Amino acid sequence: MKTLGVLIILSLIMLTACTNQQVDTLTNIKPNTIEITSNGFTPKELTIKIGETITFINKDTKPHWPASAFHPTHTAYPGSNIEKCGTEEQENIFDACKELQQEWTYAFKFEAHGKWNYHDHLKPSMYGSIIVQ
Ligand SMILES: [Cu+2]
Repeated sequence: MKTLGVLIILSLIMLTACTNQQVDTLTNIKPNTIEITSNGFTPKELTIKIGETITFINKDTKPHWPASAFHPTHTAYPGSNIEKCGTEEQENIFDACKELQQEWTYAFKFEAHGKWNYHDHLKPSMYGSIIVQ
């Protein structure tokens, strides 16, 4: 009887796991991913914990260039500056430093607390923010 109970619980756990996986597939939830389309950034505002990485993916046919506020210098995020693009420091700044073509990604690890606004350097009217807790 005890074995049967354990089996039922195990089955329920497995069923729940399968269902969750299916939901993830259906809604296409990718944690810490920001999609770029012609309509802008989705989600526009995202909250993460310090040390987490955010990945931007261009889902538009046109190129986009995510970068720290403020246009055109990109110096809002600590240490960032568009002038560092193309240098050794490029890896450490919140700036894609290039046009992302369709399906290209740009990932950045946030090591500073705060609310960090960003924009599309190719279309500065498109913007969003990342809150690092
Ligand atoms: Cu810019």
